[in-house]
Amino acid sequence: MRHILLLGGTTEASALATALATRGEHAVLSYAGRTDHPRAQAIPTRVGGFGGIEGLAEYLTREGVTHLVDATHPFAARISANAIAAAELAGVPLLALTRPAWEAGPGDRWIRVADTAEAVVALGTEAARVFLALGRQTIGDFGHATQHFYLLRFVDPAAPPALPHHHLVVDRGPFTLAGELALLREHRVQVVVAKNAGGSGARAKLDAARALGLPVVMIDRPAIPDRPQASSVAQVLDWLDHRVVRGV
Ligand code: 3Y8
Ligand code: NAP
Repeated sequence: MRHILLLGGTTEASALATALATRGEHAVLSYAGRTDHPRAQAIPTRVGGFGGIEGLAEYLTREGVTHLVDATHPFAARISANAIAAAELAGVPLLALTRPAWEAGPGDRWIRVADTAEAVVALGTEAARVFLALGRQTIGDFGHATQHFYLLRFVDPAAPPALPHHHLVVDRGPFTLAGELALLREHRVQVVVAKNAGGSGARAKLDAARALGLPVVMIDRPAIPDRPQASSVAQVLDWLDHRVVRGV
């Protein structure tokens, strides 16, 4: 009897969890515990860190996990690196479920940067009205660029960040084009800062920026060591059934 641990926190992880439940698989979805009310899932969930590589390897062995699927967000680089090392230590097969990066299309005005430090530089010194669509964890990196007005969006209410000119919206995706257009217009946004998350859940702000002719400072994904990858739920199910996963 196989037992799957699914590292979640993305739209794709939720879709895979539903597919696993439909098949009656013995599976658990794992959250880090970053949000107050994570989305309910069709399979049992666990919440909280494992305690680094060793903690995750011990969990895999103790719980008798037979397959590890990493369906975390492309910017969750640490858990993904830990999953590679822990799977090796525990002798458990690992497969990542990833989504393609977004690519600039006609009409997009992207300024690609490597990280948030470069994003701050890309914003320039002249005060601007910035939609900082990065969530909460990296807000501190913008603390030296207080000349800008920041429109912020968090999943949960939080203490106001130390940015003198900001407006905080509490909302979770997936977001819509109409909603993003209204938000950008209401706050007279001049530039959007985004992570290249890929997927559909956060894509609408890019389409809205293009429609309004706004520049987007696009942060490229952090590097993650090589591991077997699937790009669809169907490929993960194939892998579980020992069929060769196409494209890996
Ligand atoms: C806790 C689980 C699902 C998954 C939904 C996706 C889509 C909506 C878009 C913007 C960008 C951002 C942020 C975002 C999106 C999906 C997906 C995605 C971006 C939840 C979730 C957890 C988190 C953690 C949270 C981070 C934050 C990042 C907000 C649940 C809702 C900005 C990433 O307050 C905090 O500490 C929040 C932290 C990591 C990035 C950051 O650095 O602040 N996600 N997001 C997961 C856990 O505990 O393990 O609460 O249900 C999941 C989703 N967030 O099943 O429907 O698939 O990408 N999440 C980014 O992409 O830039 C919002 O506002 O435009
Ligand atoms: P991270 O920086 O890669 O991981 C930091 C630590 O958080 C890990 O070492 C691990 O702690 C714990 N952790 C992370 N994901 C976990 C999971 N799914 N289950 C159990 N523990 C987990 O992670 P992050 O970027 O903060 O992302 C945290 C979660 O939010 C992930 O589930 C991710 O999919 C989701 N998410 C992140 C983003 C983003 O922009 N980063 C966007 C959308 C969703 P231990 O070392 O103690 O095991």
